[in-house]
Amino acid sequence: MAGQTNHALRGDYTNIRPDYTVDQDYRRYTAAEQDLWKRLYARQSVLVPQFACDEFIDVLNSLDFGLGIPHFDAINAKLFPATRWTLVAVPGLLPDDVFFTHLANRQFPVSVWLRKPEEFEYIVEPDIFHDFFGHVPLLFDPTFADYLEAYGEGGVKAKGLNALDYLARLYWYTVEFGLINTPKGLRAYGAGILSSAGELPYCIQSAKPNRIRFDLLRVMQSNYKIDTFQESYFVVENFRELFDATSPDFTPYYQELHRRPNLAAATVLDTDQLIKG
Ligand code: HBI
Ligand code: FE
Repeated sequence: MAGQTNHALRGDYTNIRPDYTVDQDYRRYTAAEQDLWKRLYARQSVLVPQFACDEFIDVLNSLDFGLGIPHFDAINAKLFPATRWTLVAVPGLLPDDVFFTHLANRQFPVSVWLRKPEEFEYIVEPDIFHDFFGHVPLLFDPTFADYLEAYGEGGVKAKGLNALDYLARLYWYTVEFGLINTPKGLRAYGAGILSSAGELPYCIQSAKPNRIRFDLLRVMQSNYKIDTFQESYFVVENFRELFDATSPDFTPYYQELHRRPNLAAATVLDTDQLIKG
């Protein structure tokens, strides 16, 4: 999950290590939380075959963590050999630079706490279900895994160039809410969509949102909403496109972006290539 939150954060940040990591402390999870996890997983996995990209579906089926809250160590034993990524336990949202540094080191921060039953439908901050169900499967995809590391390295540089807002938008419209074109039609690869029961069908089926062909600068010009379904989605042809777009040095992009207007999330430009669902 991205999005800046200024209100008090949910997690317990009292005993974090210097890199903001904590122990998962598996015994903390109650039977009620294990049951809530199973219900969240069961509901979401019913939607996945119809709306998620194949890369996500294939890994989700191979991991099969629907029986209870996953042990990060057990997943890392499979993840590290696959793409050299490691899940690290964190109390919740991290400062951008800390977050980017973890990604640049192929470490994905996963919040340790689970939402309350009354938050079954929606939650603002990333809880373990969002982070795990939404983000972890694609860490097993080599191209996407490389994109995410490159993104982290770009983020560390962006902080120095006062360009974090642009990178936050790139993260939002790809890692969190990205769509991908497939021979079977549009599919979701963004974690914010894949972990949402309402937005997963909406992003593919609704006539309301704009679906715009991915263009790096266009994405980084676009504001986003953190507490409603997206008004625009950006569509890539494949993950290689993401990796290639983020390989060059972004400094000239930031200079160009400072000359361009920031766009409201619902904006459609006449230069936009709209994708029909
Ligand atoms: N921290 N734990 C965590 N998870 C995120 O997804 C996250 C974050 N901090 C910042 C952030 N995402 C976004 O602002 C990125 O765009 C940087
Ligand atoms: Fe996320």
